[in-house]
Amino acid sequence: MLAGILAAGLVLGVAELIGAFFSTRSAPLIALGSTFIDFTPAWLKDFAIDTFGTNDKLALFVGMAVTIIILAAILGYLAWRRWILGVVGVLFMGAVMVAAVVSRAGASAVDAVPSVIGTLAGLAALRWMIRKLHAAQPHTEARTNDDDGAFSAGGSHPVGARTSVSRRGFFAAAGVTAVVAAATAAGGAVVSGIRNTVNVARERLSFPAPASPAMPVPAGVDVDLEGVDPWLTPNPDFYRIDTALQVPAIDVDTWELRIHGMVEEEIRINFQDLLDSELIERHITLTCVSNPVGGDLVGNAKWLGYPIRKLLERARPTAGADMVLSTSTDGFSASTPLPILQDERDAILAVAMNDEPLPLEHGYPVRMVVPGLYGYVSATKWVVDLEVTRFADATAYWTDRGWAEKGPIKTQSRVEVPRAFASVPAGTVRVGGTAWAQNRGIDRVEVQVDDGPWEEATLAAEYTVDTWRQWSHEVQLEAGSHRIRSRAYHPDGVQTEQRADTVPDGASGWHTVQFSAE
Ligand SMILES: Nc1nc2c(c(=O)[nH]1)N[C@H]1C(S)=C(S)[C@@H](COP(=O)(O)O)O[C@H]1N2
Ligand SMILES: [Mo]
Repeated sequence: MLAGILAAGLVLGVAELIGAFFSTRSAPLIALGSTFIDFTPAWLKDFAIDTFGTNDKLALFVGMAVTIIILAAILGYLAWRRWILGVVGVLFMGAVMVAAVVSRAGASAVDAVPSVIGTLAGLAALRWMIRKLHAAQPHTEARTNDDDGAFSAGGSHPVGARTSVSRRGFFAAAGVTAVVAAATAAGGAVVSGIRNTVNVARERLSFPAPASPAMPVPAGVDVDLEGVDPWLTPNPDFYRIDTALQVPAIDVDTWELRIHGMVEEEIRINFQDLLDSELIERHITLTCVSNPVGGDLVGNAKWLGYPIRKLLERARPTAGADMVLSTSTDGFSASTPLPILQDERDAILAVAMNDEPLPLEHGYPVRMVVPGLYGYVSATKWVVDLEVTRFADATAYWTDRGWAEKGPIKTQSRVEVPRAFASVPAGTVRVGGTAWAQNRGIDRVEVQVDDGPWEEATLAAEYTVDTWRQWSHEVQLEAGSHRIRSRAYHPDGVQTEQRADTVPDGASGWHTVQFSAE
């Protein structure tokens, strides 16, 4: 029974620790409790509130702890009698935990990972302890056990000696399990505690009205075609790319940005300094260099922040400097050409995304957003350091790993309707998608069905050259299978047909979709 209880502790400890690193949604105890609350009949809820008052949640946790301890003790006993019962029992409890976690609002299959790993760790620990127990118990009764390995040890030792040695073995195994369970649970609590504090501080943030607000968005930016991505990407749907296994949790009160290197004046600013400055608000379409042709590592948001140009004006870069190396709190770095941060395109040190503080995974509390450059050379999240330097003197995270030193975004267009391998009714069909050429602008999009002529699509309204632009077109389709492609024009030419891989400086080529009409 002790083995069962300790194994259960290990399951929860390991799952809580891994869950704290993953997200707040994957903590199994919270998920179990919340699921229990959802399934509790109204009369029991009323009873709990009447009886425990504001301690109702504490009562729930105590009740859960008692239930888990009893179930775990029974499981431990069963596992000792017949190992297979232990396996089935532990896996069943693991399945209940996974079901509770993934059924929470907003949870995805990945959120099951901590529970799965925790369950496997608990199962291994239980097996280890049960083996030690059987080794300590040379009764014929226990020999009927399935656990084949239990009696393989020994030989010439007198039974008594072996028993006491092995009993010590059990307590050692139990002790190790208990320590690991306690340590992982405590670690999980600390990590999620820090995260919660940061989340609370983030929710309390409010921003002054921008000195230069974003232009109003005309209704015409959307082509109004089901299946085409919305023009403004909601934060929860915004693609996320970074090297952070654990999303940094930064305290705004201690956040500081240092601008140094080849400058006449070194500057340090804190978060309040930023809020006290004249903020600007701009819509900018961000794109990842790893986005394949037709891919979705691209999103459009409204960013609020301080122009990096202004910051550089205060620091006064010295002659010869041609790059700014931005570094995040977790060591990622990006090299951005200095002139691009100084020109009129409004590179931003952003604090808000679509009218809310930056989400943690998108760089809270401060990140960079630079129109026209892929994220890996410009969009440093959790930024804490800007070093004005030279391309000849310093290199950035991805440049050291084979990606190009400079990363202007390549003109791209995407067919979103119809989807690949979709089946559409024959006749007149409206197709559509999105094109982007940040900092240059989209002038025209053409589509081609099968080997027919290239036809000019209807463009949705342009917002600015830094945002993507939707397009749509009506095509006539006979029954059968078809191919559709698109190509976009920027002011000085057409998107290249030349296929290129994402490495080293971004994919190119015309997006082609196969589908059928019936
Ligand atoms: N600190 C940090 N910032 C980073 C990265 C990173 O790995 N770490 N990835 C960059 C890359 S490659 C891209 S495409 C953008 C993506 O920003 P998003 O996750 O907010 O969409 O962030 C950039 N900023
Ligand atoms: Mo990226």
